[in-house]
Amino acid sequence: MALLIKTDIDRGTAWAEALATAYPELDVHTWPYKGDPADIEYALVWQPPEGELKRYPKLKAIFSIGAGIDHLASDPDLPEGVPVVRMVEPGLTAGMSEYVTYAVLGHHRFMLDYARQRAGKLWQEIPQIAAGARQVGMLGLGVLGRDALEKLMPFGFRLAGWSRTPKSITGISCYHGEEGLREFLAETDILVCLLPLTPETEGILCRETFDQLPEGAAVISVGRGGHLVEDDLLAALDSGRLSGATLDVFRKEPLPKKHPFWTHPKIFITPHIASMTIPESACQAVVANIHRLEAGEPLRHVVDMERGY
Ligand code: NDP
Ligand code: OXD
Repeated sequence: MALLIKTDIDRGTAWAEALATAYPELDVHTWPYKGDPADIEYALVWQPPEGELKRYPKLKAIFSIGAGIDHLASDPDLPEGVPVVRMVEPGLTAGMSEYVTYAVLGHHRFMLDYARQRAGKLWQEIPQIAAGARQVGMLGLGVLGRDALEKLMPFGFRLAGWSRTPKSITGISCYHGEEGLREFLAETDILVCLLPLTPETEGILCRETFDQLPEGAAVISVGRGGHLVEDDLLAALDSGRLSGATLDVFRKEPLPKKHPFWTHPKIFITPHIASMTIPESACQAVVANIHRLEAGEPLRHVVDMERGY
């Protein structure tokens, strides 16, 4: 049984080694595969070239190396009828919760302001605000959004989340749908986006959304760059409507050198590293799913390609 790995950064070897340990019988190849395409039954991929996956006529499943599958959904030649499985693994979840916690606390404790003050050698205290006086609102109450909110619980923030379908989670005020969004935004001081990128969520971080947040709210964008209307963010920061933003994902990655985000004093930037799939823990999820399929059991975390996540 053969599996082909295509990663974007040089982690093919780490994956191959992890898979060889977890499933020694699996014949693992790193992309590009020079043999007969009909050998390949499983693909484990991040941003494969368009049309690439159609070359393998015996594919049984496509595993996304990331939680997001927009890099596959955008392929007009994605083979039909082959299940796409998104990545759900403890390393990826833990990494995202660390990042979101750091970013939320950074905005809560005015770290962008203090970075500006440090640049001007300015010693000036900003009055502290109690965590309980702020609401952290999460767009997306899936695997990652929910875990991040749960990790924030001990700090005492008011926590809220917004999803497509109704939810009930202890300690989190849950909202859904368009109606719910208005109510959710009106009380949210620190807004985090952990939605998948779909036609419904594209551009959701826009002027209309920012205008519904309390004056001086902060935005943390960690889902996908396509969620953010970049000019609307710049206008909201420059007018003072928003106090700051932490951005990990961008419409164009790497972020072009001349992009105004790089030098904006109210923006903190990271290069799409909020969380990374860790081969050693993630290969367990992939291997368990291959065993399931081979035993005739249903795969876990199969994407509904119609819904887009
Ligand atoms: P899930 O599929 O588990 O959760 C998605 C959540 O979004 C669900 O709660 C879903 O609602 C909600 N949602 C989807 N569409 C809508 C909509 N139209 N309106 C309201 N809510 C909606 O995804 P994950 O939590 O695993 O991952 C989320 C995203 O995080 C990924 O798709 C990826 O883009 C991004 N990501 C970014 C990383 C980074 O390093 N920057 C790393 C990993 C992931 P419902 O529950 O009702 O279905
Ligand atoms: C993901 C990502 O989707 O890293 O997992 O962006």
